[in-house]
Amino acid sequence: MLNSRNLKSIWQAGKSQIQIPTYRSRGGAVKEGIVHVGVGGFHRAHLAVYVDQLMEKHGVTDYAICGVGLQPFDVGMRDVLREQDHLYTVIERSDKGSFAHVVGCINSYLYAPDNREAVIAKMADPDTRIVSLTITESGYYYNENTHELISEHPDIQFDAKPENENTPRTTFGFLYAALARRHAQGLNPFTVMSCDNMQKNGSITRHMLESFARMRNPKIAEWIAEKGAFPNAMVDRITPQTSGEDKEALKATFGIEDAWPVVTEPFMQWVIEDQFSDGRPEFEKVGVQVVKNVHAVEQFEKHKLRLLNGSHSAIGYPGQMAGFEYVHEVMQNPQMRKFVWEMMQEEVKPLMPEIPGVDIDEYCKTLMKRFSNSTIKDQLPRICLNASGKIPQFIMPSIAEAIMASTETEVYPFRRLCFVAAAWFLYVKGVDDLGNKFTVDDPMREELQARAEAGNGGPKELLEIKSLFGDDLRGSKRFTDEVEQAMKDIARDGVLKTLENYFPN
Ligand code: CS2
Repeated sequence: MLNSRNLKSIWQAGKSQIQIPTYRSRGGAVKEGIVHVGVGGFHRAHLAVYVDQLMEKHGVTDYAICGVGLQPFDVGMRDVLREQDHLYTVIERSDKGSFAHVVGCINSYLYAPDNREAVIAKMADPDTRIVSLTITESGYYYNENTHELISEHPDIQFDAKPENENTPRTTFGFLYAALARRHAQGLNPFTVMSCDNMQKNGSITRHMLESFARMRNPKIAEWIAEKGAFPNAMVDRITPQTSGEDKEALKATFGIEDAWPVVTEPFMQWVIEDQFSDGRPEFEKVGVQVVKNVHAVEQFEKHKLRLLNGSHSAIGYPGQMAGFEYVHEVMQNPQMRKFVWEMMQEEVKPLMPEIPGVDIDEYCKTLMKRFSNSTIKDQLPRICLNASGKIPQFIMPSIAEAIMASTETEVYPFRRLCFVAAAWFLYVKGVDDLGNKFTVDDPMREELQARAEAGNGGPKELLEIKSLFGDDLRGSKRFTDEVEQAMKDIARDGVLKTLENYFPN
């Protein structure tokens, strides 16, 4: 089993194909400057890899990571990390081969259900400079329609009661409790750094936390508003779920026995706004694009969410309905490949801002290559997971903007985007075009399924979910007609046949 004692022998056996964290054996004090909530595959392949490189190549010692798990399912991560001295392997795969990289910058791990107080105390500790988050879209309790905190949610209601301050459930409850302590101690607030896939992730985090804090204590809310920092960021690295096969391959190829490695692609990108309230490491030394201008970050975010994640949705829901298993398999189907490319080129690209130095066609071509990487075996169920948090971010805004931008003489197309929405609305029932059942994993599953049932094959009931869809969409006949028609056609003919009819060669 991977641990501190056998690191060196692992490296000796693997020679140039393995990188290990030599900083683990350098001695000297290491401070945990980052507390990260939501240690899943993406965090371990992204932020943790950047921090690992800072520690390995640039001698950084005060920004090691303390991982935090808030959810019952995080217990598995706690156990594996504990067993392996918090070491794990990142396996990078492409057609050029595979490379193993043991990461050692996660220094400790706190599982909140074991001890909530320990998590609050850790965030409040003066050594903690940054609390970073990968809590998925649904962890923000963000209403897409009103752009406000879903304050009536039972979890938020629970955390807002003063008697629950030291036993919170939500990320905001923990952040608030820790910040209130820092305020009392005269410390700076830590930076809250969202690494989730949301447009304006930093601004949303700020607004949600300030709203929550106002429910508790307006004085603390004001202090956060004045002194807090919430950088916006675009984060990118495709990270499939780890399979048993991946573990076997790691053992066979590199001799590393790791109970939970991470598989990923070589590509990685992070563009972050330079807004920190209590210091930061020099991220730019390891290739992070740290930018002064928030507008610039928003443009990068927009490209990435609408082109990469939007295309992933276009691959995911239609792909799963058509019976595919992996992203690269969908990309091998000429019809689906053409659909994805044309959605990017004809429907999403015309709405994209120009970013100096970025060639958008090159960006799209690189995406097509990344989606076609068959060595990482990215699973469609992963892409389809938690769709109610994704489609409103990745697909609907492109449609809403196309509606807004269209005039009588210039009509922006969105037929393919509607096709994706229609495929999702059928997907929520959990039965594919061939009649096979699959699991729908979504925090809103019950409501979605009930509405899909009541909707009788049409989108009306689903589109009534006000926290997901704006009035601009509900009010557009062009949009509702298009989705309704696509739902009927897909239900009758299946995804592939409908694509052939809609977009012939
Ligand atoms: C995917 C993302 O879950 C999804 O919908 O599109 O996880 C995607 O792989 C990452 O954002 C890539 O950076």
